[in-house]
Amino acid sequence: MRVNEIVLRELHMPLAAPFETSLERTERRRIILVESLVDGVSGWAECVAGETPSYSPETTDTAWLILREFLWPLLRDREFSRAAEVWKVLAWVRGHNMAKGALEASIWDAEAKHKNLPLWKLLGGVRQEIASGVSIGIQPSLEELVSAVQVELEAGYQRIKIKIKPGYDLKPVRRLRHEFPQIKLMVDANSAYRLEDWPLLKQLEEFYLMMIEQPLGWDDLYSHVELQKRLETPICLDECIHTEEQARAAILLGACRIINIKLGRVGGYTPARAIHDFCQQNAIPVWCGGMLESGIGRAHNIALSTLPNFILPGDVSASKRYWREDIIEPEVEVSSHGTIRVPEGPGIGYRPRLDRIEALTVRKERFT
Ligand code: OSB
Ligand code: MG
Repeated sequence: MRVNEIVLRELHMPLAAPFETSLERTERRRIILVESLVDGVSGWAECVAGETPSYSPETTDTAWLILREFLWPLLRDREFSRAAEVWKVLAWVRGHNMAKGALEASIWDAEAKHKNLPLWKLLGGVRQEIASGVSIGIQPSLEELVSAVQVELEAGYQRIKIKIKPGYDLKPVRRLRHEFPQIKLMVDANSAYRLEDWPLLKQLEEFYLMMIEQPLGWDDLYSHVELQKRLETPICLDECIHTEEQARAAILLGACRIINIKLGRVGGYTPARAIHDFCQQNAIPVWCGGMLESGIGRAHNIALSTLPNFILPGDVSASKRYWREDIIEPEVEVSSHGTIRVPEGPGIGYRPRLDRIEALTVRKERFT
């Protein structure tokens, strides 16, 4: 197979509701879609880089630049037999995983479409329904937090994750545990704490959380090792795990007991599957994170979540939680028992709505 052409589009998509973390508040996404023409078949993927470099060093603008100047030239005129061979060519570029991951994933979609197979089957997925949880941003008041959780539980979601930050941690967790003593509850700090804050994090243990996601520095394995020694609650790493090597170090050093895998953060399906396999061999459960994706990125998250060791509910939820109208057909829907049915069609299994994509596009470049 050969990549004949790629088309980059930047879409501006206002979120249905603002999303606030310890890092920032997001009201509108600047999303890059990558469309790769592989032997005449279009494969689609989404670059999950943010508008700012607060979560990871990449942004929408750096990803566009790296795709245009370095990644596309590495693929042009090259022959591949499988999408699984693409990542090692792109690995010449250091870092820039979100840019790489989008390009790689688009070629996987194209390969699956060529073979007339659902992408999840090509990847080695094993389930036709995935378990869905939600990530709830920081709320203006505890009342609003409780009612946001209530809405999601009524919709059927299987676990609730709330964002925390210093000054907004014990109180919201205590309140939610009081209101909902039985639910699967977890928190995500997006690196807002320091190791010295461990006594405060220790106080969260009273509320039997499923896990605490990325409490400390975005690239600081050592401090997570020290924190995990002091906590019974499992630490789940997100930001720290951007390569297979970091996953290995984190697990063997004892920095975490659970890993959140994101396709963009690790640079595509090849490293995502390697991390998945290593975790499975070491009895570390994984789940699929989210990055406020449009339907295209969401469809890839669904395919990834079918791999055998994705045994915890992920942050992959319904299109309507993010967008008044998504850019795929059908939209992603969640059942009343908190699951997403995995599509049977070829590739990602959801059709990109070209009319809507074009209407939201603010920048477009074609490379041949
Ligand atoms: O830390 O998991 C995170 C969104 C943007 C950046 C980082 C994170 C998140 C989320 C939202 O938690 C997950 C989602 O609903 O897509
Ligand atoms: Mg996270």
